[in-house]
Amino acid sequence: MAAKHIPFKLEQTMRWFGPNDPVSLMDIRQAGCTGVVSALHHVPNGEVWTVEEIMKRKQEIEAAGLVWSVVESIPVHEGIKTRTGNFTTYIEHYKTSIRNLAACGIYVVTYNFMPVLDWTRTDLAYTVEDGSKALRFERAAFVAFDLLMLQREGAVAEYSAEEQERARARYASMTEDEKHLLVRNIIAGLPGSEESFTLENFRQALAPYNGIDAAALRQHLILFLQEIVPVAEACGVRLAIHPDDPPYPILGLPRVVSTAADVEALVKAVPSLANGLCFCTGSYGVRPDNDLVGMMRQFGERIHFLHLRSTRRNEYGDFYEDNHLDGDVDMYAVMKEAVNIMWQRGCSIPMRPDHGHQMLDDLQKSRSNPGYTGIGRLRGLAELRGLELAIQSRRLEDIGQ
Ligand code: DNO
Repeated sequence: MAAKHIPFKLEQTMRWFGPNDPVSLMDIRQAGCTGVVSALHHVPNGEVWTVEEIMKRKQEIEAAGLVWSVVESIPVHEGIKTRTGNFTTYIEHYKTSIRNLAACGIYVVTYNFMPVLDWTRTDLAYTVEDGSKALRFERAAFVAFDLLMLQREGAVAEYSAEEQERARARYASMTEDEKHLLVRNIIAGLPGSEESFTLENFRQALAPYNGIDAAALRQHLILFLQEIVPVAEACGVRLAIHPDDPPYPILGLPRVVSTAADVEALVKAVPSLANGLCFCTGSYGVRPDNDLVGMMRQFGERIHFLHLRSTRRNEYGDFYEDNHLDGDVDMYAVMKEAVNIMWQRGCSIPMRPDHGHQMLDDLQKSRSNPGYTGIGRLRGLAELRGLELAIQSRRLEDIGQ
């Protein structure tokens, strides 16, 4: 018997960093993807993405038999987050980029609103039991960075005595090389981050946030949304905000896209469905108080993009990226809800297997983007694809097809 026809299924995609990505478009195609997630990383933050540049990337992707399904990300300039300097110009540029993408037939745009840093890890090559390498956030190392290396003013007051002690012990155990690597991992920019710092210019980058608390940052985000959502809506673009990773304030910086309540505030302020989410189970899933399935039910109509990934946390606030079907995220329940949402909406949703371990031949390669190896993501995608097929098939059976 032939495979059943499934009317609405996840669009399988992988992130591609462009021509310098060691993972090729053909690799992505052979992994079974039909779509690509990409960005014009070479365009400086705050500048317009021109139709010409967009079309160049689009044609490159299409020449490999794939489609450019999702933009991840158009970075939001720091000036917009702090509402300082030329921020009105940057907002106008952002609108133009959205319109240009729509003119080129690209309709999902991911972005985030994390101050200064995008996603943050302390260890990019944490060896798990099977010998593969994962990304990890180790709280004691992170606190050691903040207190003892960055020496941020006011940091001491933000950590318990026990945390400070653990951080000091951790710092004492590090070699000079390990200290340098830790600084690099935290502030030199992970794949896809658009910013990169040294300790000195990182301190300077934090300064504009003096006096910007969570309420102010949320207000800045809402003011930004009030400008860009109508533009997106008018040209058929769906915006997808990526959550904070990790989903809580770090380094004294506020973060306002970490919980259901945070999302609710954005939706309430700007109800248009163009004001949507990139639902990243790995980021939201780090908090035990985030009910992922509940959030998917609540915001299902505005989930325009899915990042599927799982983390495993411990009692010290550390977490690492586990296999896609292991860890703290109940991927079966998440996938079931994703299928429900697609059937309810009568459309497909793009998803990517978010990150993957460095494993097999990728362990020997001289160059790879942490979290974005070909084989680790292929494993994740293959598992997720099977999980979806089982859930979809069961659903068809239940309705007698
Ligand atoms: C990390 C990614 C993030 C994400 C941005 C979205 O792997 O999930 O860099 O792309 O935060 O703007």
